[in-house]
Amino acid sequence: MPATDSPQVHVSRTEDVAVLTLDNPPVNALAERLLVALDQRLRELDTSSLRAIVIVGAGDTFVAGADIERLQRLASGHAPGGPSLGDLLNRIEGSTVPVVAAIDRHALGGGLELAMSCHYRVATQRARLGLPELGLGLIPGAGGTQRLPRLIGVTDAAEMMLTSKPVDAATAHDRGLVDLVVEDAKDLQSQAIAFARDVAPEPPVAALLRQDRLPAGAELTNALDATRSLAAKRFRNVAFPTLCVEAIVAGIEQGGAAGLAVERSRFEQALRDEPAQAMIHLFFAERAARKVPGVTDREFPERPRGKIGVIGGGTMGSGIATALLNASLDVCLVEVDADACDAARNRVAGFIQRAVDKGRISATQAAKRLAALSTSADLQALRDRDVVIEAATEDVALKQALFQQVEGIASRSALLVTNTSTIDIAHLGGKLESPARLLGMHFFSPAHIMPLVEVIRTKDTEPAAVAAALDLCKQLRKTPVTVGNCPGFLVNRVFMPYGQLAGFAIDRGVHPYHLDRVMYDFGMPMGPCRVSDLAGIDVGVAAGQILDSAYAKRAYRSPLRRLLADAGRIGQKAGAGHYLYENGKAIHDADLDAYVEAARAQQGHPSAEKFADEDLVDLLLLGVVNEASRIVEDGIVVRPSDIDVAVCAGMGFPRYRGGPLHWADRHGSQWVVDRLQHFADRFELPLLQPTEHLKAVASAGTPLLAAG
Ligand code: 3H9
Repeated sequence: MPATDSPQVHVSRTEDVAVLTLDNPPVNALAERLLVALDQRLRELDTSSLRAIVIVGAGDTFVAGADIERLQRLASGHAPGGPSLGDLLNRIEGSTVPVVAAIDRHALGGGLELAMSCHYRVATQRARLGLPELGLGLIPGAGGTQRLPRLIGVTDAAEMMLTSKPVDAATAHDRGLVDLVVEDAKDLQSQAIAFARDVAPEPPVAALLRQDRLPAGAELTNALDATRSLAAKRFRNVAFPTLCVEAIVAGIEQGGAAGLAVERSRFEQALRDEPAQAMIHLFFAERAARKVPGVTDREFPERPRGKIGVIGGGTMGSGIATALLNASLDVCLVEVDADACDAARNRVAGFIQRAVDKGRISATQAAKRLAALSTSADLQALRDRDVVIEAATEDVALKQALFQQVEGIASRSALLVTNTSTIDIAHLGGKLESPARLLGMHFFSPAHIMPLVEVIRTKDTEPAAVAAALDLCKQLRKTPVTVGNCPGFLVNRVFMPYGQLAGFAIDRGVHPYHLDRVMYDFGMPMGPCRVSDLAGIDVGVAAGQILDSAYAKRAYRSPLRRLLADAGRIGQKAGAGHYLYENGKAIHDADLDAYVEAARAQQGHPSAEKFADEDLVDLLLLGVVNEASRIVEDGIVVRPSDIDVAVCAGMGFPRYRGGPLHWADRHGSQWVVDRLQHFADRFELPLLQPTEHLKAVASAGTPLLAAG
């Protein structure tokens, strides 16, 4: 029978098996039109002449989930159109003819829910199956909380939902989620059809009706306890994980049909809540950040990047080398002498071993990664490198000299990269013959773990070099944000007022531990004093000096950190900073008060101000928002949402708050200006004077995220 086409679901027949191909590039998201078409095609099928139905995705992916743009529209009150996904999936599950999902690459969210409503699942080896809805502040809303526990058991299902991590086809097969794994992706459809024929005589079994994998009694109690404690460990301040657990529990206690109704109501609640809006904003902002006009919309000749050189094997250099090795790249690390080379190798080996200890990689994988690392005390070893990343001490003359030497050693096409966090990159390239291939890739510590890389271009950097750096970030699975060259670049610059205002609040009477508690409760991974201890107070003081002099007119510097550093209390690495440290744990220290008092005395004992907790949050974050508006005004970022992406990925700003600009927009741009003005008048700090850019945005009534 010839194939009949529809706009988005193609129907073909191979003898008595109908194949429905979902076609909505690039990832077959379940957009309204796709659902309408699928619904229609299913109704049109003459099932009396069919032995089975196979559902497959066009291209090389099954379905990456519900259409997130559609969900965003629904959240902002748009009336739903087309059939409900849940109802459609119930109908598929109720089919009297067995339905087989043929899965390549991604079966995520609504995509896996679709696959689970089918009676069988055939997947390619490279397929990934998961329910990542919690990563968007949502819960599975089309049966995922009901069918997954029934297919693979409560504990594994809850873990997949709460961690948002997909599993590969082999794991899915072991757990009972996939019935057959196909080695070669090009055989997927034919093998799914053959499988459909083989199983067709058996009556289809609906996942929703299965009971055999659901625990009972003490086993159920243990599974639910473990689920709740995993939810508590991974999340705070948000309701959606609890909503997810409630839906799972309702299904177990009241049956699948009742569970679906509870899931539906909890999904709608999560969709309306702030975290979903914040996290969906970030989903699209992260994808937008990968697009750099004039760079990613152009084609450049392929640039080799398999062999990377790293100069400097301290914490940053070793972390960067580890990130590169983790991406299967060949790394040559250069240090000053043989001892420093050994120390760097040990550091890298330690990072890799930690991944083995945590069960993330096998000992064999670890050995393979380490084998791809060579070290040398001679810069000549960088001769064959495609990319050279400099991670030496923050010393302008040293870095300039290194780049001049490397330029004479490495090939003329090698990309030259600095990991400086503070130094003007144009200045570093000033003595180079070809500054066009120099740029910054500012990794955040620990570099093998933190996702953010600021890709910094000077006015000399050629677009092809930026494109190559972005490709490298993709290979490293990092989140890149492309920024212009300025002191502090993006994250350190927008967070400069945060640290300064923390010092100001302490000088004015707020206890450091109280301040840390307030910002932790807001959702930061740790408060500003604890962060300062972790990064090293000495490092902060040095970097602060550079930023203070670059932005001298608006800098506020509390004496506290210098007093602590002078006393050797330079942070966690020294066992003492704002806190004392025992076995990596921060402990309150009554001696801190003497330093705080001394700092206040140096500031002339400013009168003790009363700060409500809410004022403290607003004060610190509005300082960030004000600086962010300067960054937008100066054209340092491609678009305002890049700031939210960078701050969430680089500073651990809570994703469920969407980043500082999303947070500010929830209040409104006029509120931002009024509140800043209020603080500026109250404290007479230039740092808090709202920028002209902010005022213009507020008077135009535009959200900050929409103002270019
Ligand atoms: C859900 O399913 C709820 C249900 O339980 C209940 C409903 C009632 N929708 O990431 P990429 C776009 S919630 C719309 O660059 P990759 C993306 O924006 C959903 N668009 O590719 C980008 O557009 P552009 C649960 C989507 O290869 C383009 O596709 N599912 C969607 O690096 C390419 O994407 C998820 O959370 C979507 N669902 O990664 C999975 N997905 O080119 C979300 C992608 O204009 N998706 N786009 O920038 C992903 O994680 C990744 O896209 C994936 C591919 C891993 C699939």
